[in-house]
Amino acid sequence: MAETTLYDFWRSSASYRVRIALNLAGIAYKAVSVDLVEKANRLPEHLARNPQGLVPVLELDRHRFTQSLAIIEYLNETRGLGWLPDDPVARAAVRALAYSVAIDVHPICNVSVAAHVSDLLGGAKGARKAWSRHFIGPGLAAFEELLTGFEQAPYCTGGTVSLADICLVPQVYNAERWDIDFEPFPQIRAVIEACRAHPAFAAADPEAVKP
Ligand SMILES: N[C@@H](CCC(=O)N[C@@H](CS)C(=O)NCC(=O)O)C(=O)O
Repeated sequence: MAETTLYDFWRSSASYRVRIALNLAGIAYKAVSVDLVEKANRLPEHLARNPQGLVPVLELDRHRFTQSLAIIEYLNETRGLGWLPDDPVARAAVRALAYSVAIDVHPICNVSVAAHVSDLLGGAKGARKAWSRHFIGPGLAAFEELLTGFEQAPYCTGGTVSLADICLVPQVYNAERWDIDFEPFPQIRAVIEACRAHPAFAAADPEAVKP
């Protein structure tokens, strides 16, 4: 397990977070695609890596890691990357921003969740999109409101990238897929423009890594 390997899927938001983090940390890695559309994540080979059957899985420092937020915090702690403030109150505020999308919005719009909803509705046309839009729009509206507590100069919480940016960018990519209107979210739009101009974010973009 000497080589740094990321088991991911190009369109997966949680994988996208870890790609951004690895790029920001300057860690070169080998990407191995686990095709979620083909359900490769449910094969024994992947379940042996992660019994949850989810991506990403990262092999780094002779360890195997799952859970994107745990991975990002591990990188932050071991490489001193400054993605969270030292002050506990400020740190809680940045985590609250990040978790509002990564923990409260993303999981309920996951492939298997949205597909199950669609199945329960007898495969109703547009069910997956309607379900996702129902949660993502209000989630981003709350994020926009939370951002008013910070100065976007140019990132979510100031002049340097934080955990909040690493979680926001993939959520926005996903929201665009479901045609969410960003007109009411000027602060989010400004942050996204700044992040997308950053080489570490640009290289992690699903459009840049898709097979
Ligand atoms: N909490 C996990 C979530 C991982 C996750 O939901 N991954 C999705 C892709 S973004 C996945 O593997 N989905 C497969 C499925 O739903 O079957 C993390 O942050 O790593």
